[in-house]
Amino acid sequence: MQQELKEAPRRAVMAAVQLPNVSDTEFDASLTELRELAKTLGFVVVQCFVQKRGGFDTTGYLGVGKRQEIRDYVTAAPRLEADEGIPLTAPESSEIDMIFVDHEISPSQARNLELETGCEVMDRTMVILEIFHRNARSRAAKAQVEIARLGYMAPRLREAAKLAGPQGRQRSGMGGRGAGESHTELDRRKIRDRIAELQLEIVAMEAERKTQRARRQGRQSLAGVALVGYTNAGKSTLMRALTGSEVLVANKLFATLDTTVRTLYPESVPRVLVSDTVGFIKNLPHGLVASFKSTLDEALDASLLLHVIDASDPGFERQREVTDAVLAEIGADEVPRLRIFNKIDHVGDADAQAAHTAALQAQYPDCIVMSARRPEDVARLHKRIVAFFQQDLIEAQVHLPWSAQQLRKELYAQCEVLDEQGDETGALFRVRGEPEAIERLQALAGGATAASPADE
Ligand SMILES: Nc1nc2c(ncn2[C@@H]2O[C@H](COP(=O)(O)OP(=O)(O)O)[C@@H](O)[C@H]2O)c(=O)[nH]1
Ligand SMILES: [Mg+2]
Repeated sequence: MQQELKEAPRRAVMAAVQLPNVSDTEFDASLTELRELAKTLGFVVVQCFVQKRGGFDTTGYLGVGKRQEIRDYVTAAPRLEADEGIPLTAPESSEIDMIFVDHEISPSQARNLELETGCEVMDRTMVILEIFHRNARSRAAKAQVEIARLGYMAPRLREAAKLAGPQGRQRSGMGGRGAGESHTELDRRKIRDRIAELQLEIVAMEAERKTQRARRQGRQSLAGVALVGYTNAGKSTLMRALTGSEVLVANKLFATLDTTVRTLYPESVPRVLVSDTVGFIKNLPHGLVASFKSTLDEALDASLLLHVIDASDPGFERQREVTDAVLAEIGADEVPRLRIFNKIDHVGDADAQAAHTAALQAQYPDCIVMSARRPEDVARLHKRIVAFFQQDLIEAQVHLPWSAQQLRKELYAQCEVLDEQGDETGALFRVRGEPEAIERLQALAGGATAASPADE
């Protein structure tokens, strides 16, 4: 997300073969998803090339004619000198430097497509691997993604070595078939050994992670909300709407946190952190299931899950089921959850929307039916989130001696101050906040008196 804000998107095209057993709806959904995945990697897809075929072309995935069409399109786009100093502020004037292919293709198909079009090629699996790679936080998740990457690379390295020869062209690739990776060193056996090693590490880390989580839950100092759900459900849009301006990114406290974590805005007491997770993917290659689940780990650390569902997607019921099942598998079914049926504005006319809303509310009594595009709906969701975190708040008194005034800022950040009165020893605050936060402040204030008697 932050990447989207920092850099102008790179331009790309998509290419897809529609096989006979794939319906138009399925095909379109897959392309929409690939477009969103590409966006996550910082690309804007400007053109889509599709072809109905009985099977993939063995040489270049698409037929010769279609490849020629892509080449013509790509070469017609103006070329810019690759000058790193100049930001591409006007994406429409820049060249197209990537082709996203909506299937997993062989290394020779990818290579031929690259040679014929002059564009780098990323297939669906590589795109997803790259996203997982960027999203993996825990060591276990990183190891899981590495296993998937090695599995993807293994057959490709041999093929690439054959194709490239000694002075073969180096790819500037972002994914598995990375540049500079020595084909000869990483032979099949080494990859197999490495995978076995990683699997052992994962088993060991699982146990460690459980204890860490238990410890963290004991502290529970940050109120965290995690957005989960399928790609394209509107998670990032909601994240932006709920956290407001990008200015907050620069906020010092959170600069150390992950880039996908922002504070809820307008700010609340307690301060709520919102994080975006890697989305569920409709066409997830089966080899990537384990790494996906691992990458979703951070959902476990949230106090509240916002499960975002695209209410306008005909397959939304099935998606809700899959999400619920996977969350249960990773142990996140114990985290309180708020179901959000989003994109209600995208469901037919006003009558259809009202009927759909009523049906959803009957079926899921606590759900929110909304549109991320309506500020009043976002405000309603904001209120629900704040209410969730405020249900456990207590009122208490905190006495800050004059020697402990450095705690004042923290007190204001963590509690709602209802009243403040000064006397000769310090200031007495009446506050509302989380019991743990208040206890901690009271302890700190008390400790400060004991350790350093008044300066004056
Ligand atoms: N009509 C409509 N479109 C939405 C809504 N929320 C998100 N979108 C669009 O849906 C697409 C996917 O949204 P995004 O936030 O990237 O989904 P994510 O993959 O879950 O992060 C984008 O084109 C959004 O503009 C909504 O409430 N209504
Ligand atoms: Mg997103």
